[in-house]
Amino acid sequence: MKKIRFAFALSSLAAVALVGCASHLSGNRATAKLEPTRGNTTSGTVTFVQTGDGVQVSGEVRGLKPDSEHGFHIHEKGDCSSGDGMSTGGHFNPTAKPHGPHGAGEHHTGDLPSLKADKYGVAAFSFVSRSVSVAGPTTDIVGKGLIVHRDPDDYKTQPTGNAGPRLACAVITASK
Ligand SMILES: [Cu+2]
Ligand SMILES: [Zn+2]
Repeated sequence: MKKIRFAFALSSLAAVALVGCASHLSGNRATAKLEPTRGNTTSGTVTFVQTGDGVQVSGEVRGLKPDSEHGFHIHEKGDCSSGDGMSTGGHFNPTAKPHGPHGAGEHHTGDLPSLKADKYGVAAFSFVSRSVSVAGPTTDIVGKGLIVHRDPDDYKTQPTGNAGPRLACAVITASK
């Protein structure tokens, strides 16, 4: 009798874990250290922290033009080796959606809010993304690329947002 009850308890635990969505991932963290691409001076650090409610994305990017706006995306490959950021491929899009604005309507998993630089050319930011996960299924950003573009994202042009060349590149890595 005891054994049966134990098995039942285990199976209901498994069901809770399946239904419990991202909550079992809570506390997972990743970081990205943005390095300038060839001929550029943009750099920065970004951290990703999984919560039950989404991923808190925060960081600071320096070396931008004063008072400028820049497309900011997670790209499909964690590979900055080409020197111009192109080796990261296109936007991370595991759910096969069109490019669009973060947090509204259809968009790539990797479409993030654009960076807004202040008069010193620094963009500091903190937002929650419900599109990505840190080590979750399908939308895991660990091992993907992170790109800062020269131009603003128009959130319309497919599949890039027409954000121009890539100023800085990083590989997103798991952290403690
Ligand atoms: Cu991009
Ligand atoms: Zn996109």
